[in-house]
Amino acid sequence: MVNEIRGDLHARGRRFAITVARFNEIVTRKLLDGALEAMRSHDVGDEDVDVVWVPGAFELPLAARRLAQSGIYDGVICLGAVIRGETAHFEHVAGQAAAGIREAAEASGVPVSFGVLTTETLEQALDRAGGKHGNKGWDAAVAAIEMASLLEQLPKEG
Ligand code: INI
Repeated sequence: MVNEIRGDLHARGRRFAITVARFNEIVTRKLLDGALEAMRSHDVGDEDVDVVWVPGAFELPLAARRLAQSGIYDGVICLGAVIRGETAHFEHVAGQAAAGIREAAEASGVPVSFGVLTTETLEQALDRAGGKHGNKGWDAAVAAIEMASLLEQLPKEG
């Protein structure tokens, strides 16, 4: 019989940090609302969540890495909105945010989830921040909850 391991969504008592970019705050505030709603829906207490604002998506990795390495949190959620219509250096901001967030997770061994929208327009971003395509902030929060549970079950690093 094959042994399957998967994370669950029981998160009562766990601690999370959410780092969120101020750039495009009209979108990221909604992503944050979605992430906080997901936390509450999964029994994470408000006192067990810290929210850390950074200037833009480019700054998310540094804050995420510090938070993840602190040993205080079971997971870190990164939220941002990079909109192509508004920047010539879209690729750089989006690419560096994605790579840096992955590196923060790998360096710390703590789940760091990617809730950064990369869209062509503001409308597309709003659609994914509590609009017709759901809320990517909620999704990123649930991914962090699941990964926290999964990592607890996996062998420790040798
Ligand atoms: N930051 C974002 O979060 N989204 C964007 O769409 C964006 N644009 O358009 O440039 C953006 N730029 C700022 C960047 O994240 C840094 O804060 C800035 O370059 C200072 O390091």
